[in-house]
Amino acid sequence: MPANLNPEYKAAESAFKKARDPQERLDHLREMLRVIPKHKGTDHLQADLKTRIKELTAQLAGPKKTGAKTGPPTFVHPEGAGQVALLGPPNTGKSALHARLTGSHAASEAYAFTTQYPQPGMFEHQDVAFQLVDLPPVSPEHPVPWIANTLQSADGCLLIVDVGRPGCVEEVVTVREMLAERKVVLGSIWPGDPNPAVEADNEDPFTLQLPTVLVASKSDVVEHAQDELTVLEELSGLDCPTLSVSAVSGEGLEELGAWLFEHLAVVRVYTKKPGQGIDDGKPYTVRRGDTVLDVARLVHRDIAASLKYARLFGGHGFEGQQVGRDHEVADGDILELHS
Ligand SMILES: Nc1nc2c(ncn2[C@@H]2O[C@H](COP(=O)(O)OP(=O)(O)O)[C@@H](O)[C@H]2O)c(=O)[nH]1
Ligand SMILES: [Mg+2]
Repeated sequence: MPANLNPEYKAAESAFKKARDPQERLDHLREMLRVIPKHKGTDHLQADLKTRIKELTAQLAGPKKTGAKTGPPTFVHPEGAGQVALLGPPNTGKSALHARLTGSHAASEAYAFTTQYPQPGMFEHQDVAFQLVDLPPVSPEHPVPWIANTLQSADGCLLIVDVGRPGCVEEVVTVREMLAERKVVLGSIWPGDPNPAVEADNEDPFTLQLPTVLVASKSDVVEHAQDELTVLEELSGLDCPTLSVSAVSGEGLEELGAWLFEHLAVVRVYTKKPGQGIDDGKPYTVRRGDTVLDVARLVHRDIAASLKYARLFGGHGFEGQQVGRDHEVADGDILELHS
């Protein structure tokens, strides 16, 4: 990172780092390019910004109408309690898992490269749902240029491996390297960890630290998956939490839901109107540390803007007491919003 970047640039960069929506990210990139001091020391960064703007613009415009490159869009708008990407080498059972968990009809085949575009689907756990995004394999035989941009909106990923496959370690190392080339780093820290590390301020704005859980698939046929995972981690240099599942027998799937709920730090908040019971439908979901105001924003922009106070029910020592907009909510809280 060259020195002498002005405060305007730093502000634009910090806004870019926070943004997850592709259009917002593009707007911030354009702003970074607009305000960057134009001198020799920033030549590389200017060129990098221009390339990124070009790529993101093309990806946002969608697949070309004419020519060979047609297909569905490559961005997935986040929904539910968290967006989780399914990554891994070919044929490890990503699509089979997606189909089983979301009821999607994600094509799962015995041959590689069946999945070509992102396929979202909802995985229900208790009264919330996680958005699982099935993806093409990460493989040198079939590099996918848009994958890094697509992953920007994910809260985390399942790195799905078939430890019964010869060559599994090499494939995982390749996945990791190919993603790293596109500045996606498979990280081990999740928002729900006891002491989540605070992001350093000088971190490269273009690098995505993607929380990762290593998932051994096909546990109905693969033996000693946990031992194999330990070996895999040692050999590949990955250091992530691990799980094992089967899309065929259903083994480990309930645990996967509970694991995501915990590690994405999901907090469910229910709403009610004065004198009435809890509103119908799913709870609003925020993250641990979020406040009454964060919930109000999900309910309606106008309610958030004019929010005066809330009444809080549902245990944790609250039975209708008045709380302010900055009060931290807890899982299971019931809120009456007063604006
Ligand atoms: N025994 C068993 N086979 C599976 C399981 N999941 C996937 N498969 C098989 O593994 C192959 C690849 O699956 P697929 O979901 O297409 O893998 P993807 O390329 O990672 O999406 C297919 O032949 C599936 O039937 C599982 O949990 N158990
Ligand atoms: Mg697939």
